[in-house]
Amino acid sequence: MHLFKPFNTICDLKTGVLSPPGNHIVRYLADMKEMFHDREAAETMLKENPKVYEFYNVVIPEEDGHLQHCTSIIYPGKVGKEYFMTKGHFHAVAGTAEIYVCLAGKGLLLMQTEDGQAEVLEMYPGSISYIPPYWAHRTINTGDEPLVFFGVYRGDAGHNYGTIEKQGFSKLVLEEDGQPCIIDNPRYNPRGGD
Ligand code: M6P
Ligand code: ZN
Repeated sequence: MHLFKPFNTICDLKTGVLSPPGNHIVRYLADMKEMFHDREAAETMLKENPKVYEFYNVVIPEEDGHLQHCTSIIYPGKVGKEYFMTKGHFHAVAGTAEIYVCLAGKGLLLMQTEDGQAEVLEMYPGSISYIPPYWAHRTINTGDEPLVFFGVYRGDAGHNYGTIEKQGFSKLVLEEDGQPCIIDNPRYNPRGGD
C-alpha cells in the first residue's frame, strides 16, 4: 500500500481561486465555439475570443480510492441568447457520481443520460447538487457575476467529452425577456454517439 500524505488546499470562497492552483485550465470561446447554438454570433465574438470559464484541479492520483476535487469559475456572458457554460461531459468511468457545492453567483446544472433524458438543478451559494452515475453534466451561468463552485468525484472517473461533442445536450438554456428559458435543442442528435 502506498500511503499518501494528507494535505490542505486553500480556496478563496468568493473567487474560487485555489492555492496552490494545481492544474489550472482556461477555456476561451475558440476552444468550444461549436458548442453554442448561434454559430454566427460565436463567429463574430471570436474576434475578442472571451474567456468563458476556468477551473483549478488539485493534483490527485487517478485511482479509484482517491477523490478528485476542483473549483470552477464560469464568467457571465452570452453567445447570442445562450449563456456562457462549460463544455460538459460524461465520466470516462460512466458509473461514477459527482458533487457540486455552489460558492458564489447563480446558474443551472444541466444533466442528461445517454438516451437524452434531461434534468436541471438550480445552483446558488449553499446549493449542494448530486450528479448521480451515468448523467452527463454542464454548468451554465445565468447571472451577472461569476458562477463559482467546488466539485468532487472519484479519482479514476476521467472525462468523456466525445459523446457530448457528437450528440449535444437535448436542452439549451437561453435568455428570453431577461430570464433563463430551457428549450429543446433542435440540433440534438441522440445517434451522434454511435
Ligand atoms: C467541474 C468538474 C471538472 C470539470 C470542470 C469543467 O469543475 O466537473 O471535472 O472538468 O467542471 O467542465 P468541463 O470538463 O465539462 O469543461
Ligand atoms: Zn464530472
